[in-house]
Amino acid sequence: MRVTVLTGGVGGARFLRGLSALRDPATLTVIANTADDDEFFGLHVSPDLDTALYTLAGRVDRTQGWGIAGDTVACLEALVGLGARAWFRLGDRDLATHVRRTDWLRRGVPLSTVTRRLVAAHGLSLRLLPMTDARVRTVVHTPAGALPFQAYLVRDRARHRVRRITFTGARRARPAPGVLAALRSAAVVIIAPSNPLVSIGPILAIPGVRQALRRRRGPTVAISPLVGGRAVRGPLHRMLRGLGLAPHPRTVARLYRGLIDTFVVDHRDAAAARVLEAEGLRVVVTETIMSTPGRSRRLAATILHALERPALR
Ligand code: FO1
Repeated sequence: MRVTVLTGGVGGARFLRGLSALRDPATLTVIANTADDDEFFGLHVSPDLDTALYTLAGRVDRTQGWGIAGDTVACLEALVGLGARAWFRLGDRDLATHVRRTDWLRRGVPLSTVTRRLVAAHGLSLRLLPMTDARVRTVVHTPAGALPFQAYLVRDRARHRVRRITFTGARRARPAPGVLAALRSAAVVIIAPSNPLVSIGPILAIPGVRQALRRRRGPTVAISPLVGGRAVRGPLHRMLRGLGLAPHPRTVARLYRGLIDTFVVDHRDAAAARVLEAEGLRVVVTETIMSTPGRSRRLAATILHALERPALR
């Protein structure tokens, strides 16, 4: 059974950690957001691809959820000594990934091929696909101006009110090779508990992706990234409020309307189940906080079991 997962950063990677412990990774395809990508010191950084890569390879810094465990910052400190601004923390070993990626990209190798090489170098057998090989960038429009995503999130600590979010380059982009086929042919598609606005939103903005999801025959499941009105990680609840939307699982489900048939909510949000069911969704209520590898595995197992039950057939 082939499973395809749409993911952003840390929350998605934690879910993948659980799923890949249960299933043969060779049957797993991951489509990652690349609209958070940015250039630092001339290097192309792909945070969501790298977070998935490092997590699945067991290299991730488990406390922060991104970067490499035990990494040092000698290079960054040396750059600061040379007058550079270093609000985006790039570890020394992590930098090697960005140097290698940037070198390949400058030689004309597409991001999808670069990613395949990095996955192989980490000894992994899953398919990790960037959503597109094209340059698509999230821009967060705030009273302080239109900000690149990492400047909004990391430099300014998500403190500005969000008026609008746009994805520069999305309309002209094409899905990376294998993306549409992975959506069409998967027995199950799972939308990870990532930010629907800035992690899954850009993937859905690539022409052809929504249509491929809409036309699927098998189940498509989304996991709510909200628990008790707050994002488990990151600024989703604040972003939603800025846009005039309630930080409620129903809001997330509506962002995925027509694309999913099953919605997974945390047991703290069990009261939302009836509203969601009234909107035609099958609802799975379970523990969704993945604070340990065991919890990640249990969440993945619960979802796979729920999909095996006859109700969906
Ligand atoms: N997040 C931070 O909050 N601060 C950082 O300095 C930072 C550096 C960083 C470097 C490499 C990388 O792959 C991720 C990094 N992140 C950092 C995480 C990243 O900003 C976000 O997790 C994602 O973009 C959101 O999906």
